[in-house]
Amino acid sequence: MTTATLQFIPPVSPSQTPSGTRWSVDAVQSLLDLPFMELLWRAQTVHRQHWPAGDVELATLLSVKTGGCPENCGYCPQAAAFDTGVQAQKLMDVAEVTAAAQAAKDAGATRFCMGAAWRTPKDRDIEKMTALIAAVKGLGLQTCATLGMLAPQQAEALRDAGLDYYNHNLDTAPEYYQDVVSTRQYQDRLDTLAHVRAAGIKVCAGGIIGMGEAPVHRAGLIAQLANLDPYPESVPINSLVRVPGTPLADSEAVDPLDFVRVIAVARITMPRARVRLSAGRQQMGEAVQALCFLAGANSIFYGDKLLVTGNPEAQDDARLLARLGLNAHPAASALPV
Ligand code: SAM
Ligand code: DTB
Ligand code: SF4
Repeated sequence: MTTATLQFIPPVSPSQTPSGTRWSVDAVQSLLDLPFMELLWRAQTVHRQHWPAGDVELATLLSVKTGGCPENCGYCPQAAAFDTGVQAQKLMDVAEVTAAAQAAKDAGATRFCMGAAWRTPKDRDIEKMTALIAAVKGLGLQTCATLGMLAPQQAEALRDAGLDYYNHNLDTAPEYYQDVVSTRQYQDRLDTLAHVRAAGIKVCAGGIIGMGEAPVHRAGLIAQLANLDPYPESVPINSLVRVPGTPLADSEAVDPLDFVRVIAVARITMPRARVRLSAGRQQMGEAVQALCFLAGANSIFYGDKLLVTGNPEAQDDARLLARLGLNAHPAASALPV
């Protein structure tokens, strides 16, 4: 009889430097390259050390100012330069946004994220945003906004209005960034994140998988995020939604198991972050989403729309979470499965 030889797979750890914990791109790549089951086991182990079992955050998105954006992010249906059929809409008013936030709260969301297709807001835009933020905060929801690049005093004004989180994604590794967008630099993104952090707002930063990036770029993105000091409180991992008319519309579909790997590595390298299984769930299938939760995702975008593209129906999500024994909203467990 032959006995299988069990291979010992050594742990992968960040290095400790005088300035803190640092993940090299190589170390992150070693995690991404682990045998799939080993990676999932490690990620779930880290997850359970830091988070209660079954806890999934529900965050609802609303595009408060849509389309007509002067940037040329190759993935984005809201860039004015691309013919995607998105109708530009000016900034929504307080009553409309409050009604949408109340509906999100009633459906079980705890965080409400307002997105605007700006390169950078003007000061008068910030003034209007402060009214929206105060109104949403007044409903007892956590507030998040994603408005483009911010100057330090703009971040401070948003903080004073009650903004809890600011979303600003690094999207990919610095080495691949210029292949995706040429109207701004990677450093611009890092600068805005620093201004947000300095203002005392919690940071939501992540990226997109499936833009034609090489595996090393995925490792580079995660290393950038994990080496922010401190790392973001929220890390949205998006699977590219391939929108006709955008330059990335014909990108090759991501191998779903490779997407799960990225979630797992985000969990291992940023144990206390809310890792959000973000855009792309409509195209993903429930079994892959279940693997993402096993890999340590503990947040989703919840509601039938992302910014301009679709997302699973809230009722379907509630049922999926209930079938997986994930708590989320108490109403979920009352739904028939
Ligand atoms: N204009 C602001 C900015 O760029 O920071 C805020 C809105 S922008 C739409 C927010 C994020 O959505 C982007 O940074 C990107 O990561 C993500 N995103 C945009 N289009 C996407 C797509 N087609 N698929 C996946 N994620 C996308
Ligand atoms: C994030 O990381 N993903 C969200 C949110 N932050 C703003 C946006 C996803 C957008 C998907 C395509 C669309 O609907 O515009
Ligand atoms: Fe504009 Fe943001 Fe879209 Fe880029 S991702 S084109 S900055 S709305």
